Amino acid sequence: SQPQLLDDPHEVEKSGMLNKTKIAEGGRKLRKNWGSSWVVLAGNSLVFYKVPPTSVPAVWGPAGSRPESSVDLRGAALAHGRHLSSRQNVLHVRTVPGHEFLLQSDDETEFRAWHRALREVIDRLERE
Ligand code: I3S
Repeated sequence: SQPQLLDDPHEVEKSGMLNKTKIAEGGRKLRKNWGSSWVVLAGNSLVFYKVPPTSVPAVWGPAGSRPESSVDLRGAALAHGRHLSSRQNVLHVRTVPGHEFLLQSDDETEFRAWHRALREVIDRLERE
């Protein structure tokens, strides 16, 4: 029978390239520094890698590579970031410890898919 992949907390919900900048750390405002990252949404975390995996169909980072950073989405707030940037398609994430960052894609479809996936994961974590 089919394994219950959707119930696996480490199953990757979504991954892809996004532009990202941190805007606050521990509630303290930071200067923006936009850059691109390979982003993996899985379990209760959003994990950032400098570069995408090279081997298909890997969705995590390059084999054996360490993430640049990761954030715990439990209790996080998600909103549209239109008031925080002149860029199109910006999401604003604020975590419980007061870390805030923006995620952006020029691709509207991708942006919507990320918005939906993050909303689903954050809502699911709230119910756990
Ligand atoms: O929120 P801001 O200050 O308009 O963000 C812009 C700055 O971070 C800017 O860097 P400098 O402060 O070094 O000029 C960036 O180049 C811009 O990309 C930032 O604005 P956007 O609208 O792209 O988030």
